[in-house]
Amino acid sequence: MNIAELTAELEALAQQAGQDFAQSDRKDDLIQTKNKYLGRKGLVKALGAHVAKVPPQERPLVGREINRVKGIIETAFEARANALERAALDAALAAGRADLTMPSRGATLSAGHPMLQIEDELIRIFRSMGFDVASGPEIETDVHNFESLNFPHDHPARDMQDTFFAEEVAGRDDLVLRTHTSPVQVRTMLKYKPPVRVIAPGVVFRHDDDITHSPVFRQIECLHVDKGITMAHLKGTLMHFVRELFGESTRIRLRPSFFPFTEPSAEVDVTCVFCKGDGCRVCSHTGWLEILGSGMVDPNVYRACGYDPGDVTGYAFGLGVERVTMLKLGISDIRHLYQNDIRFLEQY
Ligand code: FA5
Repeated sequence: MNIAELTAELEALAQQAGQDFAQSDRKDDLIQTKNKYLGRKGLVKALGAHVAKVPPQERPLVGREINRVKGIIETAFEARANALERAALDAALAAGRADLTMPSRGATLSAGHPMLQIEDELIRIFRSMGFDVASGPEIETDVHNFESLNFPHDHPARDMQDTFFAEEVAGRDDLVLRTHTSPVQVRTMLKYKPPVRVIAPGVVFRHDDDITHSPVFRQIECLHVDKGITMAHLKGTLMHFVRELFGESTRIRLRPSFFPFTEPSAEVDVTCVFCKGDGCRVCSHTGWLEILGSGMVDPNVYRACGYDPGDVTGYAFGLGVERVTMLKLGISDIRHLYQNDIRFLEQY
């Protein structure tokens, strides 16, 4: 093959490659086509084998010609690849997956989750009253969650709290996901001699799920034990707390109730924050809303914790943080607090 024939062959290859590229509609086909011409076993390489057969003085010329054709094929490949990419983008835009003409959402400033903002406020109020903050594990022993809190074994009172039992964890079968923050009372009294004055914020778990109940929710426990503590201290603490939180005109009402770990026990209601006590749909026209459970610590709890019930008295209460947040911010469905919908969060 002489140099003229070689050049003509190369030119023909470049043309053929251009046509092949035009027929490749997918990126991988396109790459295969490129390899067919420019690959290690490609057609241009095969033609290059003829260089050895042309006279030595003409070889540089042939070499340049081969490189020129390689360049043409390379450029044709790039052009077709770009065209395919653009077509894919156009199709995606036409399908509405991305509308680049839409105005940007702009930058959003981050802020604490509304429920955690309220929890911080609750902790601030109790701290200002002299309470320390205590904590305990979320996976609890049956002894701390029930037994020491005067729930006798197999007593139906355990049914009040729909428990998630953690059967057989690390060879132990006495573990539960704590159903309330009250076990932190037990842990605190086991660890410290009286007097104690603590709050314990934390996550708790119950088999419970509707628009006002969640299987995972937050409580704040409060425990105050000392010599001579009476229900008047409980009432005074609660009144100060609700006035700080809901405003000076807020009143409280204690209704007799039952908890195994307090005697006497009381549910605590506040004047409805929506109708200010006049009666509305939210408070079922009673003018009152329940916010927490409370009572005087039962002597059996002291005994289980090594305190002498003849020596000290105290009160305890436990409030639901979601419940308080919903009342404070006027939220009707507990699930809004977990869905992290930015339109909801931005309102607070
Ligand atoms: C208790 O859990 C007691 N440990 C409170 C207590 C502590 C009483 C100390 C006496 C002394 P109760 O089951 O009522 O009580 O729950 C307390 C609060 O948690 C309720 O008032 C409610 O606001 C909230 N709560 C209960 N279950 C749920 C739930 N599934 N989702 C969201 N909040 C809940």
